[in-house]
Parts: sequence; structure tokens; C-alpha cells
Amino acid sequence: MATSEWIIEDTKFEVNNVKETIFTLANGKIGVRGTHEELFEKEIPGTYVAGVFDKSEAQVKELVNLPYFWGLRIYIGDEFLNPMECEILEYKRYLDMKHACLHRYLRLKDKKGRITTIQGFRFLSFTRRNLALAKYEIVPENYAEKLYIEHFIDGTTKNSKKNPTEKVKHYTLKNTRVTDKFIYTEAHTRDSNYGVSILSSLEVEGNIFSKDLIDTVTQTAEIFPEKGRKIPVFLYTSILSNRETDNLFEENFKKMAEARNVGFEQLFEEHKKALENLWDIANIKIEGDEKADKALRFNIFVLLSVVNPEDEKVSIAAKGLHGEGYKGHVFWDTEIYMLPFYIFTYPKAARTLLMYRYHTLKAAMDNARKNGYSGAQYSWESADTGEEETPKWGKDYYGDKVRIWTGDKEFHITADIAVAIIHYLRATDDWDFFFNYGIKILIETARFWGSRVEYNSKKDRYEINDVIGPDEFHEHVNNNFYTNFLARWNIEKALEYLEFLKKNSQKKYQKIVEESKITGQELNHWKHVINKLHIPWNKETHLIEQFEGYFNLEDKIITEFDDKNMPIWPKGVDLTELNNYQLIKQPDVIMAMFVLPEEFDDITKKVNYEYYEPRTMHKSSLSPSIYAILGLMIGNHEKAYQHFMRTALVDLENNQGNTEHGIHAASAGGTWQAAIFGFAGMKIQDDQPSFTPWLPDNWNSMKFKIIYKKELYTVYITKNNVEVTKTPLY
Ligand code: IFM
Repeated sequence: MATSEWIIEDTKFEVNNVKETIFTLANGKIGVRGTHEELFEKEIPGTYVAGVFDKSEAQVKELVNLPYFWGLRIYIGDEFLNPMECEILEYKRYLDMKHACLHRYLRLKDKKGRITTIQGFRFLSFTRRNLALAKYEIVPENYAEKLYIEHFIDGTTKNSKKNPTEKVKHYTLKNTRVTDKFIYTEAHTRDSNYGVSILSSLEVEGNIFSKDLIDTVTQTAEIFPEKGRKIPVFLYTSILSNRETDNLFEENFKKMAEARNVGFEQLFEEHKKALENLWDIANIKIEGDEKADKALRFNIFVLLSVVNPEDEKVSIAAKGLHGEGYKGHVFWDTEIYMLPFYIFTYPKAARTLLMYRYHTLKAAMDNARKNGYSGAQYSWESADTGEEETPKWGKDYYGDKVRIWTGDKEFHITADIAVAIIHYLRATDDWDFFFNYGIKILIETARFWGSRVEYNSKKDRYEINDVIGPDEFHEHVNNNFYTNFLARWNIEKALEYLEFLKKNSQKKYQKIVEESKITGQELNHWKHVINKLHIPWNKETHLIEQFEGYFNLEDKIITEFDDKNMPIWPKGVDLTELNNYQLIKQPDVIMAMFVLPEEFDDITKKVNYEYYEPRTMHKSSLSPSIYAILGLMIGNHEKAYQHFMRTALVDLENNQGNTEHGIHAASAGGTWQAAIFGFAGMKIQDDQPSFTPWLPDNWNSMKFKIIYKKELYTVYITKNNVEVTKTPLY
């Protein structure tokens, strides 16, 4: 067993939808929620394949909840050994983060006094991402009666299972085959044309028979055990979708044959090796604060689990592959919160994620056109094609129906993606990516802003009106600082890199100018916009107004916190009128300082941090990490730790109260950034990483690795020393 710093443990046997999220296994391609093997009525099983979406009766496309394939039930004779009806003599379940597997140890006594132990683990392979494997040992401790071990694929799963108005069945089962060697079924989505093939095989002693129960397929072994003898059970499952092949059965059959040929132990060994290699670079070790150390590791584990560096056509959903919150959609969360982790520890994955935006560039351009603009307007919520998938309707804080405007008005994602391209380029020197793909995104996004700005002739300035900034409490605002500031930056960078190309490679410059049909007139327009775009920044007071009119709103300061240390709404706030207060959901002005720190001096950061921090409700899990980082930048150390723990524990302590709907993947990225850019104080200076750390009192040291421009930096920070060693990365 891995040492405790690698273990997330569960010692209470129960149905708990939050734990299902925390104990989810995912390998970037497949995600399976941590429901129990038997599958109980009140659980929310979740099996997802990245990129498989469907709409049917749902408001918008959703990541499809596919059949649950890890079903395993034991029967003593004809009686289901239902743990819920037994005395639990011993129970332990643990997530081994080091090797990405979920272990279970369960010792049960049924009503007739028969004691059974079930012990084993399951994992989703990190080397052959189509494979899901499990191994258990079953011991009838004090009896020798006939047992049936039933393995099942449950095709009754639905999205939003618990919600009477929103539940949707997105697939039908087809081409089911049952033999004594395997069970097989295909889930075909109803609206979209996805097909997911699931081939599963139970390996155990005894006679095996299979059944097609129409919405479920089973494979059952009949066993005559001896008292106290261990019965080994193996489950091999292979999942392929028609995103990879049209020959679903044949290809899957081949994959399964290969896997069985290699054998469980060897498959597990190669999976472990892959994980060890990833952790070798990604792990961060904090000495002196076990809670922070483990929580940080859990967040890194999430980031390693949700990405597939081999699939450029998918990105990471806000809730990972861990649940159905936000319908499996991709937001700016990926580029601004998660991407830095990949850039600095797993650049191949970072490139793949940016390629998703390249593959959806056409959809972003269509989106712009549809809305009356030029260039590329990336969707606020994106799924498989890149089209806008934000639902139009949702619920407010009272549960009443409310119009969701983010899909229409939250434009800043377009600039966020441009920022991500440049951040990636700067840290990797991946010019191949930039010249072939990145620059096109940079140009089309700049072009979008060039068309989105409005000229106000009375004030002789460009404006961007009627938007939602990162702080979503305020809708339909004019000249949101974050949006305008990043839009200008986006155009500036497009011009700068075009200029760079012109100087360094006429050929490439000509090619991109022709391909993108850039004219001198357009470039002049961009220059004009840069000079005249209104940026509401009073350089004398240093205080930046979040948007025009924000300072005139009723001011409310947060003074109380709940038992999870999260802000309590100040008295008298009407939750249906949040537009009327200065309270904000998440950082906005501060967000700009986090995304582009080099653009702001220390005094400006400090003044704005001190103004906005007591007005931030942290109603988004994207919020605390940013305050941790900014706090450290300005020397507000005490609060930085508090903010860091809020973000690090968002799921482990469910401090946003919604972990059951999926993991907070952006917060996981924010946690990593708070550790590296915050406590370790990493900055890129003179083309190399530099570190100005501050460690909380109880942290004796911090050790981690970073990849920068194909070199590996090993950093060891103690209270009064920073040791950095650099080695080339092959
Ligand atoms: O992208 C975020 C947004 O900033 C706040 N609401 C939730 C979204 C998805 O995480």
C-alpha cells in the first residue's frame, strides 16, 4: 500500500454522492464515478467518455452518462449479499493517487451469520486508455455454500437521474451479444451519432453464463467454494467509441484479446509505471503540513486524471470526467486555471488542449458571424463541436427559473484563449504549434475584438458594452475592466507577433496574411482600437473600477464566515438583485492582475486587492486561488494560506456544497498555481524561472519540478533557502 500521503481514505460504508465524485477514476478518456460495485438505488453512477455528447430532450448537449460497466454482485445461493442489509464488520476504501486505483476492503456478516470478505481494486489504464480493469478476492470465511458472482453492465443510466424535470436518457443499447466468454453492448446516442462499445469479461473459476436482460447484460459465475478459500475475480472491460473506429465490435474484440494476452498483472505494471513517470514531475511535496500536502496532491491527481494527451478533439470539462455539473462543458477554466499546470509539468498535454481550440476555431468563427461580428468568438460553454452550448435557462439562488446570459454576454473567454496561446509559447518555445495553429487563433480572436468594440464619438473612444466579466453577479455591464484590458492585450499581441513574423520570416508572414486575409486597413483599425479602447483605470488613485458605474452601487462588506470558512451573505442582500451591490462572485479586476501580473505595479495590486477582497463572496470555486496568489504577491500572507486551503479543500471538504455534481477542475488548477506562483513565488525573469517564496509558518519545505523550455528544474525551498537544479529534458 502506498504511504498515507498518497491515500484518500473512506472508512464509512454508505451511499454518499460527494464521495462518488472524490473517488472517481478517470484517465482523460473515460471517467467512472466512485459508486460501489453493487450499485445502489440512491447512488449516481456516472460513466463518461470524453467527447461523447448528446442533446435529445436536454436543453443543450450534455456529456452522456453511459452504461455503468463495473457492476459486481455476490449471491449466496439465490440471495443477494446486499451490504446495505448486512452488518459491516470492517470497511475501508481508498484512492491510491500514486497508482490511480481505487481499493476496497469489505468484511460483511449477513443476517444468517455468514461472513464474507471482498477485497480488491479497480483502475482505468493510463497506457491503454480504453481499458478498465478490476481484480477482487472473495472469501466466504465461515461457510461453504454455492455462490454466484454476477458481473453486469447497467444500461439504465441517465443524465440528471435525480432531477424529475431534467433527467434524460441519451442512448439506446444496440448490437448486444452475450456469450460465456464475454458480454458486449453498444450505447448509441439518440440525437448525435455517437456509438460507444463496451466489451467486458469476467474471469473467475466455475461455470459462466451470460444474459441479455435488454437494458442490462450480465455474466455470472456459479462457484462451489470451500470455507476460507480465496476466490480470485478479474474484470476486463474495453471501451471504444466511434470517435476512433467504425468497426466497433471487431476493433474492441481485438483490443480485448490483446489485453487478455498481456494479462492483468502486466497491464497493471505498465499503468503504474506511466503514473510514476507523471508523478515524478508533477508531485509537490510540502513538509510540515500534512493536510495541505495531501490536499494539494489530490488536486494534482485530478489534473493528471482529466487530460488525454492523445486526443486533440477534446478538452477538460469544468467538472472533469467526474459528474454532470455544467453538462460536461468546457469553459475558460481550462485555459486560465488548468493549462499552466500542464504547460509547466506536462507540455504535451498542454499542446493537445490548445489544439482543441484550434479544431474548434471554425465553430468560433461561425459563432462570431452568427452574432454579427468578424473573427472568432469562442463559445462560453463548448462541447464536441465548439458551438455555443450555454443553456438559456437555469435557477437562481432561491431555485427560481432565471435567464442565463453568460452564453450571450461573457465574451472574455475569447481573449483568455489568446492569452493561453502566448503563455504556452513563452514557456515551451513550441514555434511549430504557434506558426501552424496558434497564430491563427491569435489573429482571429484579435479580429473579433476589432469588430466587437463600438466607437463612442461623443467621448472619442472605443467601448465594449453589454458584457459579463468574470464576476457573474453583474450582467449587462459596460466597459468591464477585465474584458477591455484583455481584449486590448489580445489585439496588441496579434500585432506584435505579426510584426515579429514580418521581420523574421517573410515567407511565413506572407502565408499567414494571405490565409487570414489581413489587410493594411484592418491592421490600422486594430492600432486605432488599442489607442482608444476605454480602460477604466485611474492611475492616480490606483483603484480600478470593475466596470462603469460599479462604485455607485450599494456597498456591502463581508464580515461573517460559515463553519467551512466561506463568506456569509451580508445582511439585507436580495439574492435576486445582485446587480445592485458591489459584492462580487469572484475576482474580476484582481483576475486581470493574476492573468497578466507584469502589467500592474505592486501598489496597484495592493490597493485593488484590499478593496475587492472583502467584497468577494467566493461563490465560484474559481475565486479563492486567485486571492491566494495575489495576496502573496502583495505580502498579505496570513489570508493567502486561508485562501489556499479553501481552494485546495473545495472537494475534499465540499466547501462549495456541490461536489456531488463533479470535481472542481479549475480550482484544482488554481491550487497548483497558488502553490507554484504563490508560495514558491515563481516568475519568469530573463528567460528563466525565478523563485521568491514565502512559506506558511508550519511549512518546513516545499519540493517540486517544473519544465521550462525543455529543461527540468528541480526546486527545493526551505525557510531560508532556495535550491534550484537544472537538467535537460529528453
Ligand atoms: O467558468 C466558471 C465561471 O467563471 C463561474 N461559474 C462556473 C464556471 C464553470 O466552472
